[in-house]
Amino acid sequence: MSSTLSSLTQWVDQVAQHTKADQVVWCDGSDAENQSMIDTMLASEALVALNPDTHPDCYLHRSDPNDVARVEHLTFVCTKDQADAGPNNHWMDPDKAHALMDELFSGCMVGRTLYVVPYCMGPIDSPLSRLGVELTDSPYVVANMRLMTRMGKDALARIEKEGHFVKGVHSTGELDPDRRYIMHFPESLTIMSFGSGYGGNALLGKKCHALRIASYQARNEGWLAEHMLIVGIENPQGEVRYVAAAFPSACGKTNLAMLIPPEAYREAGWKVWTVGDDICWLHPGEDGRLYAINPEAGFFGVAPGTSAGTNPNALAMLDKETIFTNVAVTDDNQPWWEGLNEQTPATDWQGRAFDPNNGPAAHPNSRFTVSMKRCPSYSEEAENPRGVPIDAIVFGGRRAHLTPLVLEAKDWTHGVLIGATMASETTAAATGAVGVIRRDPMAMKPFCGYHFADYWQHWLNIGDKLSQPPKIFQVNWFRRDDEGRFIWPGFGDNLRVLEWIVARCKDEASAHDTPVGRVPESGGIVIDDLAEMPDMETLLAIDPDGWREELMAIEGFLSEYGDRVPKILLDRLSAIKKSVG
Ligand code: OXD
Ligand code: MN
Repeated sequence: MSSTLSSLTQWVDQVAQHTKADQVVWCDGSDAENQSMIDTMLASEALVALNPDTHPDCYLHRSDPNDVARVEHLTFVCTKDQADAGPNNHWMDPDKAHALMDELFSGCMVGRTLYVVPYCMGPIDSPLSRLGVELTDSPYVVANMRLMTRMGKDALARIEKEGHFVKGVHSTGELDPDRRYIMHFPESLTIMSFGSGYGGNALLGKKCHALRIASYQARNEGWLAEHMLIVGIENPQGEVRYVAAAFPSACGKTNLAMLIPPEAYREAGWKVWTVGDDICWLHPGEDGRLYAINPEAGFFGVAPGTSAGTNPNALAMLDKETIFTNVAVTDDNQPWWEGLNEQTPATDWQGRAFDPNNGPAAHPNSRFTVSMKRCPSYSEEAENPRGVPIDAIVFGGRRAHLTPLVLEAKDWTHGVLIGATMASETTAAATGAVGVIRRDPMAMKPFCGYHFADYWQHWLNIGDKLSQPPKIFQVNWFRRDDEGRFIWPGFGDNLRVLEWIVARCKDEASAHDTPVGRVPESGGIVIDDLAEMPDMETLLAIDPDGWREELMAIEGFLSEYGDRVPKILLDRLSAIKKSVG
């Protein structure tokens, strides 16, 4: 036995003894194993089979009603020095956190099976990929990890060869919200998650490993782990350019990742390819460009709002081999959610007869888990071990006013400042007041595993290594007019903005310089085939009064991160303030 395998086995034995698991099963990722996992869950009613004619091999999981979302207030980054976790994270002393988790895990798997899930984040043969092992007592987690990661025997073989991997231990416990914690120990590349079966808390490869732990690992190793989608934009000449884009939740990230071009563009030969919809690892290449891989192999997407109109690609992939969580069901046993169609469901997400007085039929955070390969716009480049070269990085947010449809940063430092201070208005999808501006740097607020100011410095350091850095842009699809209506049509028409972005990257489009960045010249964004002309003047205007206020707010925000904030960002902010006047 290799020394890695023997230390992995020792750790598994220790956890099995501590949790008093009935038995230990090492997962190989095979179809037969998956089928036995599904059969176990059908027998225990953790899964319900959906209509086999319309949705073959599709299942519904109904979670505990108090366990339906990520729990940021119970999510901790446990660094030795509290200052390293930064004001952006909840922190707990690692010894205290281990003691707390040891107590929770003690005997928690009596009568349960402990599954050993080896996985690889990223293409199995890519030097940019990283490895992990999740120990879990949840067959639902095993089945989801199989769709979301490269899981099983190939990952285990690579772990044996390389020797390093992230250690994750998970138990659903009793699903008691008072006994629920998601703990990260970046210094020992360890995750411990107790008391939740929900995706972001329990599928440890996703937010816990691929963002929180990986962002820390990336800082030490000289790369970036980001909350970004990756798309390939193919023009009629067949040339594909890649864009990575970060958006906070409820800004249409999955729709953008699977965008279908407007009719005139489709006819001309434009195509959009999906490399990833949520997480992107960016590595400087030897040629001075930035290369991206999607560490995930599947989508864990929000179902409500997905329809033939908003995201036909997503809809097309969901009629086979999909696990649905907390959606409603029609009387012929098909999955249903708000926004799908005009049908009335028979049963709501809690399995009750549908009654509109009980609220939405599908939980607003109900999800689908499906392999990326099922997506009609899936890009084979998602398996490229070198990653894809990134031409543009896009930071987006939801702002009714002020920020233009698109703005180009003047250089990398300016782009980092834009990313570090990006903001979005809260929506009805989250609890709390609606329309409040919240800063969400690089859309990483809940996911950066260390102090934000150090993270911005790391972004600047990465820029220094790139002789051909991507250009950085800010977009805002959500500007409203005086009557509160959206000015920009959005969805597939966002390709018109991406077309300008790509043209800028190739020096094939001109721009108008303003103190806060560069915007398209009039006529720079193609809109002539649109049925209704959007008010481009408003969409691209820069209002000095509004920006003066914005820059003051940005200054206040950066000051919350103290003297670790890179001086070069503060100097650039002062210079912009001066030029706005
Ligand atoms: C997600 C999230 O589930 O960002 O992707 O919350
Ligand atoms: Mn996300």
